Amino acid sequence: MNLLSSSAFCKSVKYDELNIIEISHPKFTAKICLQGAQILSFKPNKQADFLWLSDTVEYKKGRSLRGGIPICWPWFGVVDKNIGAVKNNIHSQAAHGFARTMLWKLHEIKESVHDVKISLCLESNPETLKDWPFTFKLFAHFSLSSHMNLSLETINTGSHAMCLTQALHTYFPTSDISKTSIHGFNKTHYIDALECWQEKQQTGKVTFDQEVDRIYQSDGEFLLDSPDQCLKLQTENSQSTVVWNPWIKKSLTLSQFSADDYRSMFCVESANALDDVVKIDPNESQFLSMTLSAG
Ligand code: TA6
Repeated sequence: MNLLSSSAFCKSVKYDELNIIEISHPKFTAKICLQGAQILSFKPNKQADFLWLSDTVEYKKGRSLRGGIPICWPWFGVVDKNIGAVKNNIHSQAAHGFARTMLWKLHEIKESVHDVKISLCLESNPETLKDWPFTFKLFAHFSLSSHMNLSLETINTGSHAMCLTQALHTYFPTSDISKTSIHGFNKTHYIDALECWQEKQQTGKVTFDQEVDRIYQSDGEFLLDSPDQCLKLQTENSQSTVVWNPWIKKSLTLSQFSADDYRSMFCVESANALDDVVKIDPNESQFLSMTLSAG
C-alpha cells in the first residue's frame, strides 16, 4: 500500500502537468508540489495563508513555480556570484540550482491529530551529476501543525567533500507592501545586490519603497509585519538571510508574475549564500531549517 493510500489527511491531486500533495488536517491545510518538494500553501485554521503564490502560477514539468518556498540547492543565485569552491564544480548556468525543478519522491508520512510530518527525497542521478559531480541524498522534512517547520537535510554519500550554497526562498503575502516591515536586522551588515554587491549596514526595520535585493549576514529570529498578518520566522544553521522585492521594473522581467504583484508579496529567504558556504565531508550531513509561526 503506498504512503498516500494509507494517509488520513494527505492525497495526491494533478494540477496540469504536476502532482500536488493536498493536506487537509483539523489544524491546517497545505499543498506540497512533488516537483521541487515545493510547499505552495500553508494555512492554519482561522488564519490567512502564511505563503504567497502567484495567481499566474504554471504547473509545468521542469519549471519552478513562482511562490511558496522554492528550494534553491546546491547553489544560490547566479553561478558566478558563488565563491570558487562552489562555482568551480557547477556545470550549468541555471540560477538557484536544480533541486527546485526536479521530481522528488515521497519518502515518509507520519500523522496524528496534532500534526503531519512529511518528508520528500531527491537522490543524485545521471542528470544531477552532469551539472554537479557529487553524490547525495537530499531530504525536505516538513512538520506541519499550527506552525510550519521545514528542514532541508543534505547527506554527502560520496567520497569527496562538497561545498554548496542554498536557500529556502520563501514568498510571503501582504495586502500592502508600503505598510510592510521586517524586524530583526537592525545594525546587521548586508550585501546590496543592486549596488555593486557593496557591504552596508541596516538601520532599524527593513521597509519597501523600491526594489530590494539584499543578503543580510545574520541568523536567528525575524518578525514579518504586514497589515493583515504578523509572522515570526526562526532559522537554524543559516548565517545569511535574503530579502527581496522586485518592485516595478524587475517585475516586468519575471515569469508567472503580474505587473503589480510586487505590491502583494515579499521574500525573506533562510539561506547559506555568498561567503556563508556549507562544506560537508563524506558520510556527513547538514540541516538548514526554518520555522514559521504566528507573530
Ligand atoms: O532571492 C532573490 C533572487 O536571487 C533575485 O535576485 C531574483 O532573481 C529572485 O531570486 C527570483 O529568482 P527566480 O530565478 O526564481 O526568478
